Amino acid sequence: MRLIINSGGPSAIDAWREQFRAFAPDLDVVGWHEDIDPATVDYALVWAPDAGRLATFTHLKLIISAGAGVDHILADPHLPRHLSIARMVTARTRTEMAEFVLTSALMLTRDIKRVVDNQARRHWELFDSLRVAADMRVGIMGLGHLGVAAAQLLTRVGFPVTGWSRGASTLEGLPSYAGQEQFGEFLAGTDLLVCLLPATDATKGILNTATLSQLPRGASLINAGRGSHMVTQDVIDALDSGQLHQAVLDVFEQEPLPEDSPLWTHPGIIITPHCAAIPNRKERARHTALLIEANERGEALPNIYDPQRGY
Ligand code: NDP
Ligand code: OXD
Repeated sequence: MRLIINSGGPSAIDAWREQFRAFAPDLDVVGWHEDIDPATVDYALVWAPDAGRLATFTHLKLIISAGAGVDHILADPHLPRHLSIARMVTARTRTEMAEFVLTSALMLTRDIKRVVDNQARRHWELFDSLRVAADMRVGIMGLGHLGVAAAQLLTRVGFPVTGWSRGASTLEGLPSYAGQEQFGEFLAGTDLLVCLLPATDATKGILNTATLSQLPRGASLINAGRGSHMVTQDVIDALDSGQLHQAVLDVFEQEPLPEDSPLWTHPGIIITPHCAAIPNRKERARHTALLIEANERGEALPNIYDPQRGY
């Protein structure tokens, strides 16, 4: 059985092989850049595959996304559409995202950006805006694996949390809103908006002026979904006008974020380099090995991309 990997670049392949030796010792693991017969590939573990390459693997059985999102795979115009795509959602992905959102929410609650900026200029300032978690109503867009994990952790810490999803959610202890009809009501009660949506046609550009202007003035934003959710200039305008107080941005339309992007130096923005939830190689190898075994046994696989829903 052969697995080809496009994740981490050519230098990562030895580390991948080492991990797979523990979880699938009989699997033949090859790197994306190795010269192999394309007809010998059974499985592909990929992040942003070169357009057209997956289509050359004529005996491919399953595409495994190296991440929870699949937009980087769907971008391939020659993608073999008859194949299933498994999303990489592991226990570790959920924990990492929940902790990223919690860390960001606490930084925003305590205005840590202002404190760090003050330190850079050796400025001692006591400011009068101390808030605690209970003062910050968090609204999470996207109540999937990651949104729910974040909601549960934030609730335990004392943040009042609500959620918004496409269909109605019935999660106990989590007041939630559904669809366009309830979007305005959801936004009106949100002091900290967290975007954990998948990238689809319907969610593209959803973080725009129309959305942000429905939040209470001075609200904050965390975007750890995708850069395509954000109309960048609208977010900057909202920050400049005071409609938004601060934003933690982990994902961007162009990554790495170009050096000349105005986002880098905006006083209201904390930038993180798309690192909210990146399970380590061990976790991803373990999960991939389980998927391959289950697929070989003919079992239904978890978290398969649904082309009808678009996520
Ligand atoms: P899921 O597929 O489990 O959940 C998606 C959620 O979004 C569901 O609640 C769904 O609603 C909701 N949703 C989808 N479309 C709409 C819409 N048009 N309007 C309202 N709600 C909508 O996804 P995950 O939680 O596993 O992952 C979410 C995303 O997080 C990934 O697609 C990826 O882009 C991003 N991500 C970012 C990472 C990072 O490091 N920054 C790491 C991992 C993922 P419903 O419940 O009704 O189906
Ligand atoms: C993912 C990501 O989709 O890292 O997993 O963004």
